[in-house]
Amino acid sequence: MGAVVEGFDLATASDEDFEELKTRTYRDKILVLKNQDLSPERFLELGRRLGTPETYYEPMYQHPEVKEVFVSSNVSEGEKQIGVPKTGKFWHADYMFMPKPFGLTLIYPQVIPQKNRGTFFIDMGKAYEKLSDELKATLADAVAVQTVRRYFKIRPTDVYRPISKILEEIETKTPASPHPAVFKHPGTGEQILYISEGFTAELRDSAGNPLDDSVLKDALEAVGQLDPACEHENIHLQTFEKGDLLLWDNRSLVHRALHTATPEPAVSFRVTVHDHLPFYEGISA
Ligand code: AKG
Repeated sequence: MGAVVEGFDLATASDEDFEELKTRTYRDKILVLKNQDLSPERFLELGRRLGTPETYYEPMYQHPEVKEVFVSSNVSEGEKQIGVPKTGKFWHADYMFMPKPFGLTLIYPQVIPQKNRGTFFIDMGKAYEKLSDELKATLADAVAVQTVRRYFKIRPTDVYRPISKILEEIETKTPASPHPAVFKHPGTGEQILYISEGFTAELRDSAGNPLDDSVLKDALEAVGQLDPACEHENIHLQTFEKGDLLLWDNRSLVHRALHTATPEPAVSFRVTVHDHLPFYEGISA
């Protein structure tokens, strides 16, 4: 999994170059663009050349000057915390719980810790291929109910609010989204298993009846998402260095951040993009 791209320059890249970047991302799943030096505005510009950027729905993640840039940061500037510390420390695909997820995620690390840096990935197309025929047959027509409920981050403005009000707000603003548990990747034709430990609450059969909880557990276990040590053979650790910009296929991959356990500063910017393809054929949103 993954390919390194040397010599990419936003200032001179043609529309054909961007088309090729997308095709390669669908094929290789992660591209590492080396030696990038971009302001938040230029990072967003790069995202726009790939499609339509999505602004994260919760304002506390947004870059103060460029709202489309999502900030993960454990560094506060004076009294002010910009972005959210230690995001994504659970298996998920970005915006999986939304009616219309996006196809591409770009991460641009800004301040990189020396220890424990990187992101774990699982290719859910490859992982699906390896499932038993029995599990594949059960999952083939199933619906996965995706929700942010378990990993919604409490905001500073939630202090002193009753938990029932916060839960009510989550259900109103981001009701659970049903998506096929398995769909065909529109860019490659692969079958993708679209479930995660973080966001998938329940599986249902095609008639809407809940499947036994053991089906979801068995599937998550088989693909490696329940391995607490992250040593399962399906898991790939992608590391990075200053200047690297990661572009990945948010249809195929689930990911989980590896955060430094030391008090080292860590900051990264993210831009997410709806590409030219439907997320999957027949998506209703
Ligand atoms: C997403 O919702 O797409 C995320 O990546 C959430 C990350 C987090 O809040 O930790």
